[in-house]
Amino acid sequence: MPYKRITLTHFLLQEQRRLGGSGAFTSLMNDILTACKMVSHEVNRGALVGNHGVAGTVNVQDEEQKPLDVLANDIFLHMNALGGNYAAMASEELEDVHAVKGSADGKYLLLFDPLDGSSNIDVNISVGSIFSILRLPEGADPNSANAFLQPGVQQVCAGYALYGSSTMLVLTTGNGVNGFTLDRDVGMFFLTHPNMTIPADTKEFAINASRARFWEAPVKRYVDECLAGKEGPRGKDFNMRWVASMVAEVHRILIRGGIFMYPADVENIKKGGKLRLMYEANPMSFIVEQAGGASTTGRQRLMEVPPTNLHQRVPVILGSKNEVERLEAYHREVGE
Ligand code: P6P
Repeated sequence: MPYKRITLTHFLLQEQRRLGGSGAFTSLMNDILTACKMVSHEVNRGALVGNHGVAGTVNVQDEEQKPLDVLANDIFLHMNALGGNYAAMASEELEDVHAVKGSADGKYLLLFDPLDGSSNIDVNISVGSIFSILRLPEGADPNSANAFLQPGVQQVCAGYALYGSSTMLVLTTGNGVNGFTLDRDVGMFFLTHPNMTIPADTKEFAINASRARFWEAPVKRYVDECLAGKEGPRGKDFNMRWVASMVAEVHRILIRGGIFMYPADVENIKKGGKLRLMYEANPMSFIVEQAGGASTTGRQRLMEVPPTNLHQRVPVILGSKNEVERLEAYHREVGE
């Protein structure tokens, strides 16, 4: 019965009662889900309101901004400041920490990529928002980036919104992963995917194969074995997917398994990798691990990477546990 479903807000209140929380967490999550609903609305209006094309500005990543990049960032900054729960925020779109006026007693720090995969907007392919919540360390200056430089294992919550054929919000607070679907007519997220779990094995890999000439030996070996199919060492055929939208890739892996790779390669390693540690790789790794998967740089557990700066890049290999562990073993074998 569709009307027997539980809303995200009720789910959070249940979690709060179970954990004996103060309600601050439920309130700050409410700000985030409101921001995601607003971004979903703007994404779905698309070209009708001039949300396509370019904004004519460049962000701290030296990437050309889309109008929706700027709008989504403004929405996240505004809506998440209202609740007074965050001492400060950090965004992929902002060079420095964003101080939150009037939140002197805020206990949390919010990091986000307000619109990930935005190169897909004009071609109407799914995009998403990614968020991560840390505690403000005792005595730390919330307006200093140092307060944010905590390894992924310190996250208290991580999640994403996927603006796809339906808008979904998927989140973890360290007690499994749950997925919620937005009912636009009611304006609420409803629990539709309780206790999401990643199959340990898969026949599907995701990588940008146009970078094959840059790959290191372990990655090349792994992909070649997948491509060799059932006649090869893996004894089974594999399928490949690449959406160029990490949120969509991770969501597919949560639903049916798979391995996502944006590994170090001889070109991107000069910058540390492609994807950002603090507001892409860490939140997605928390979600994947909580769903029974694994996430690594190839050489170490990703959530144990010690951050050195807010916009640090990192190699990312995540998904079905047995596949991620296989690729880690290939790295160990070559001592890289
Ligand atoms: P490429 C989107 O820009 C992003 O940060 C991830 O969402 C996505 O997985 C990756 O970059 C795509 O990179 O090199 O294929 O465009």
